[in-house]
Amino acid sequence: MHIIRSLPFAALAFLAACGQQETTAACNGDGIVVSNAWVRAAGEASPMSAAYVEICNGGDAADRLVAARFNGADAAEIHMTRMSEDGVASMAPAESGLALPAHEMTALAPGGAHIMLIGLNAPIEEGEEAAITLEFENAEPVTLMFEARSRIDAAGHEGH
Ligand SMILES: [Cu+2]
Repeated sequence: MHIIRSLPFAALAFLAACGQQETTAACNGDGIVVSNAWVRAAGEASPMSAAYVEICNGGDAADRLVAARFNGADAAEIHMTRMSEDGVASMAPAESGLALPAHEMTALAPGGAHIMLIGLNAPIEEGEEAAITLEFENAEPVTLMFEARSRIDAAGHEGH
């Protein structure tokens, strides 16, 4: 587990303290359906970024998001963000992946679970799209386009 104080300053941008955690909501459908995929635009000076997506597991069986792949970075890791009792945010790889309960929508969102893109090969410009592959414990892998958005997140909060 690493604490944000040990990470480059740029990493702080991914921990915007909007108080959002991964959230779940009822969801029905046919297997895994992903939506609202976006990646944080990252400039020349930023060696990393984070990607977010909403995953609906409409099936009758629980699944897990176990890995992500992105050709434009050295590594893509599934991270969880936690707030300690003294208010220090930290993030760590989700060793066993992210649980996707049956009939629930699980959101990867700023301040919560995210896909950490480490060692970007090139800047990710706003408006571009990044193809990221999601791998599941049970379901077939899904490759989808993540739209690059600026530091202003969907809720209108600016990252720090
Ligand atoms: Cu992270």
